[in-house]
Amino acid sequence: MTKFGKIFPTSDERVDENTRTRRPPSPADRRSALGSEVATKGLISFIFLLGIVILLTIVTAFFFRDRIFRVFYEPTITRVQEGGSKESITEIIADNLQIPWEIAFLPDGDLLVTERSGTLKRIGKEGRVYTIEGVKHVGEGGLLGMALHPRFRDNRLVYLYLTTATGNGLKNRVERYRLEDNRLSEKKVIIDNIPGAAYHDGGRIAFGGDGYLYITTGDASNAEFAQNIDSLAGKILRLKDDGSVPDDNPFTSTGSAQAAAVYSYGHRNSQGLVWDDRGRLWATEHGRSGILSGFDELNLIEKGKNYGWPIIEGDEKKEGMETPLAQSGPDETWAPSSIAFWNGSFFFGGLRGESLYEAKIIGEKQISLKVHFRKEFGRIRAVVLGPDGFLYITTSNTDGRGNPKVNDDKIIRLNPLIFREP
Ligand SMILES: [Ca+2]
Repeated sequence: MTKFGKIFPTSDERVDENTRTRRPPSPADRRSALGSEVATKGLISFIFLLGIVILLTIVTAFFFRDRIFRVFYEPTITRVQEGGSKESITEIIADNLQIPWEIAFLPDGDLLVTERSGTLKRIGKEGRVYTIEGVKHVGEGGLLGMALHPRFRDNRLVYLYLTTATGNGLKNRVERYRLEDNRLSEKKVIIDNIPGAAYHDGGRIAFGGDGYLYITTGDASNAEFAQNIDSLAGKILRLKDDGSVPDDNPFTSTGSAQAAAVYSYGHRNSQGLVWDDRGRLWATEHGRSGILSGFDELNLIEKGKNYGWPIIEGDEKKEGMETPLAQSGPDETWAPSSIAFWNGSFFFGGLRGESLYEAKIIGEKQISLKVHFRKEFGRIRAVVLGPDGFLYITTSNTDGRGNPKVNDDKIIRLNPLIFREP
């Protein structure tokens, strides 16, 4: 038989047709014909209805795609196990702090912690409280980030990021001090006139492997600043340890002193910086706020690149702009702050998300997300890998947006082995 055999009946089929007995239709035949007509109409209605149901399902799925996506993508959740092992998993290192923002480990084992109201506390053998002059604590501004010089053992230099009130309104700046004999001295301004506001002051500072100081700044509630290379707001800045500009910063040839300090731009409010085990820089970033929240980001930061705020959000793409490698979607809010890297994963604190998030890199640019300690400690600000290999986190429940627990705020030490895959 050719492949057309089914279209043109075979001789056997024609014989069957011709030899079929013909007789007048009986009442039973008519009932049967009527029945089959009703059945056919019923079938057509059924197919029609089925079509409508399928169409409605597709339309509904499209509009609720983020919610449906989350059902399948619901991150795994780790909680502290109740019982005998709890003490070794989490340990409170300090409590009764007021909005701690950053912690740093001194070579002698003592701990430094900034409090947003303007105090720098030394915890450990040499307890001490330093009041930082000129700090203006308003809204999200105040004494924020801190970094020790990479050669702190030799030069004892501490860097602080703080908000100040000037004749020109709120401004942020980075100052440097020498911490010696339990005294702060030799104050030097590293960079100033970073636009400030009650909201979106950035504030994380960290030294990279290149020896340069990286500084996150917020858009100071003025979204257009983020795309303006000549504004220090909504950027990640990069400076030498004395405040001068590295020759290979991406916008040094523009002739603008502000642009020369810029490393990346188009940021809304980044509060977290860390380098992974391949030396790549990553930053967390707060997405839109207000009634519409969400679209919080984790970005791989590269020199001179534009991270899109306020032009693109979430997974949106645009020529010349970077889409985050992970983002929270429109309905979930992390409000991510500080970030640490341990064993192939990023750990970042969620303020509104009240969780410790773990983002694991899978392959080149894929991320899987886990949520740890959801609502157990409240709002989490700083996440730092200590010299002892433990993760240290700070709560931020006294910042006016949380529900303080007994003796908040705290510094809590976590044994990272609990995050290992079983
Ligand atoms: Ca972005």
